[in-house]
Amino acid sequence: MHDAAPVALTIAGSDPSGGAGLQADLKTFHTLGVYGSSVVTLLTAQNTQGVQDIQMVPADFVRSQWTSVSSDLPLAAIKTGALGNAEMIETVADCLDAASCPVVIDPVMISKHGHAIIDDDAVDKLIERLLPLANLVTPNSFEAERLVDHKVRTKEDLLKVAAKLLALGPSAVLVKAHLGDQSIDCVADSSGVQLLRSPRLKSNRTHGSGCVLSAAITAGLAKGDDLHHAIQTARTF
Ligand code: PXL
Repeated sequence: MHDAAPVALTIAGSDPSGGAGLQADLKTFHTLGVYGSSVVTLLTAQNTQGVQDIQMVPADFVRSQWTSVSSDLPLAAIKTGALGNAEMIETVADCLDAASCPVVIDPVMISKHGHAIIDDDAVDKLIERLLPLANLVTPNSFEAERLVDHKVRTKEDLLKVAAKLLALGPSAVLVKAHLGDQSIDCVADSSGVQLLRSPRLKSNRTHGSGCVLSAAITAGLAKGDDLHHAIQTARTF
């Protein structure tokens, strides 16, 4: 199939329940007509109740997977998801230094213990190594707050956080926030800042929605869409 469809790669963790992680990414790529490939960074044991256990894949083996895939498939866009710790972030950054296609960094903050946080070393490494090579970084407001150490309570905070993130080196940022009863995404790049508003969806079934959004953007980039078009299409999806 990869002779015909553009090829996207996700470098991410496994969610065996299929709602998030590389499984959500691959389903999204497939639905949007892009051939999906994956490099696995960590394995979770999880279900709709939460994350019960996590195993890191050895960094050397992540490097082996990258070499196998990138030396063979014509990668048109790459995204990263859960990376777990500083060593994994360093390994993935070493791989992506050689990439020649658009890279979307979803700075998922899930730790090796399954907590919804990663340690300070991992955050520092993300800032130092991954953000500068990103064409787009897609944090939710909690991840953005952690990356730039500034709370998101108002629209002004959101604009400030997006500007601070952009100053860390990515070509563009998409910060996903909930303010009151609205979902507001802030998109910023060198051409300016845009606020994209939509009514907040009243659903508990949002597990994996961040993965799906960043995967859909990656699929658009793999098809050759420009970034703003890829973001619009992905938000609708
Ligand atoms: O949705 C963030 C996410 C990404 N990747 C993996 C996850 C989660 C959230 O639980 O488990 C593997």
